[in-house]
Amino acid sequence: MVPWGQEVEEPLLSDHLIAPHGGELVDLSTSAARAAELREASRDWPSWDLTPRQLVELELLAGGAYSPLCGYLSESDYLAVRDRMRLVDGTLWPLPTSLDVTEEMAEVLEPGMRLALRDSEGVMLGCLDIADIYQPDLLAEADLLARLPGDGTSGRPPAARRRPVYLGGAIESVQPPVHYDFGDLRHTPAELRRELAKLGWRRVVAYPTHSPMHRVHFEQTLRAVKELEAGLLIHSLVGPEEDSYIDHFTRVRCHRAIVKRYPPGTATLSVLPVAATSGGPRELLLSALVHRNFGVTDVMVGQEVGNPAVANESIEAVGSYMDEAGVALVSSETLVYLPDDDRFVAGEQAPLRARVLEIDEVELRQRLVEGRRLPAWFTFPEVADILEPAFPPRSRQGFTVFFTGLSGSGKSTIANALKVRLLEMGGRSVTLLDGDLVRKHLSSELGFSREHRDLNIRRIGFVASEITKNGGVAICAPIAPYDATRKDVRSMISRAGGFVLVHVATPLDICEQRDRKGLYAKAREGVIKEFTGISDPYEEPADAEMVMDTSETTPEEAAQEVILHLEREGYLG
Ligand code: PPS
Repeated sequence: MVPWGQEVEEPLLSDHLIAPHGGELVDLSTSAARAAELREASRDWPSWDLTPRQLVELELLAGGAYSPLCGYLSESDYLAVRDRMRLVDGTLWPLPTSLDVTEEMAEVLEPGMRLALRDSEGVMLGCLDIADIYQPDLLAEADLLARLPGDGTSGRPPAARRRPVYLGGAIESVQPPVHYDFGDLRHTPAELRRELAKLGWRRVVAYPTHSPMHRVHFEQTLRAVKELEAGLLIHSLVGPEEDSYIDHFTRVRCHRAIVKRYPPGTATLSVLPVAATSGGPRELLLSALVHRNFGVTDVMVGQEVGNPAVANESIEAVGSYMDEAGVALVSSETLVYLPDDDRFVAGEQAPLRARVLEIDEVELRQRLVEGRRLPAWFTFPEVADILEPAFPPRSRQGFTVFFTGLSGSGKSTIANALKVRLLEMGGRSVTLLDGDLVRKHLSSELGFSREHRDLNIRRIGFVASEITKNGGVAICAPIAPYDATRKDVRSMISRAGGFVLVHVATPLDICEQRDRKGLYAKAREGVIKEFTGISDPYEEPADAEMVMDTSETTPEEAAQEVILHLEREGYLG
């Protein structure tokens, strides 16, 4: 790869590749000398810390993926893009590319000033020559950007720019954002074009994907390559706003493995950062233009497992713009597997009454999350070998047992008994996050208002999710009186491993009779305010996996019940 800021001596061998959108590939990187000059001068400039989405946009702008843009849109270009999907000069451009900032930031800025654009560590990646400061009508924007100009039907809006003031102006790029992962697979458009030219490709079909590729995708892409007589570019999409259950490290490793399966010289792999993926028509069009700038002539799209979430309506809607965009959208064929013939065929070509096998996205996800092996007909062994360790079986996954209940209900006693039983069984690290202990060490400054209780439970949830993610067992035993907060904790932890909510439903009068700490008496006297069950609410859970009442069971029995539940669910296999 060519480091930024150096002259490219090698001639661009990419003349026979498709021309970039607008004719010329933009490169906003500066020479080393200019970068040093800008760094020096930036000491007197205001700074903006780029959000993760803005970082991606700057990277795409700076490297030329957004050619012909040389910076953020001025207000007139913004309005033309919003209303007509064109820059003022008539060039097709589907989405506003402006820098959205807060009002506080905008107050200290004026046109003509320079703004340092920094990453989260304060490194200056570029500078903006501010030409324009304007306040967009965000409601109108959300409405207009969800569809194509003149089209009444509203689709899914692109991810909102959340800050109310937009800046426009030219950018100079001082250095590319720092990526410690997959450096050899990250390319600017010029770098990728050089690679494609070396391969001797003219026609390039891109397969942009957010998911690992399996045999069906291999077949789909191979068919597309043969039919179009094109080279295949697997564009592994990585972005800050993605909501994938498979992290990008695992996905890209899968792509790296599968690309070796293609006949020599037919396929290559690159990682492409993307700002957002709502699947709306304008985003699809932008993605086509970005691909074109990377040298791509055809883009595979579809709702198949593995393709990005592009809505079918979007594919139809953008059809009339594709000639102008210069890129063709290729719908991937729906294929099914015939086990008796050991081959994939197009769905409608499967012989009548032939046995066919399919695994859809829902089943795939379920199999992975449950740690079940993927069948050999579905995925290549090298891909399975990468995916399976990323989704260990439940018996090797971490989990959290979250007790909730009134003060004195017996949560801590059962939690302690459970901890000891799990330690006795061995093989796992076990951490007890008891209400009292947490309040001593983690939440010592907090009281018992709703706000403070929520903060306390969220802290417990965060620690438990980290423990769970790393394969450990967390046992939590706070009162956790609010349902919504418990649900948030459940969703945070479920992404990392198992979650079992146990409601210790010992009745209030029994808890009060026990009154081991004398707190109920004080609460009745009004000495302690906001006491759960007396002067503060306890919202009973309706979603608990287990309910137990310690007026009817001993702590040992209760702990044993939890152990049995964990065994049944496969966590203690
Ligand atoms: S919460 O609501 O989940 O944040 O509460 P938690 O962190 O579990 O703390 C509960 C323990 O604090 C003592 N305590 C009170 N509980 C409830 N309400 C009020 N106002 C209060 N003031 C002090 C009480 O001893 C709880 O301990 P446990 O172990 O539950 O009996």
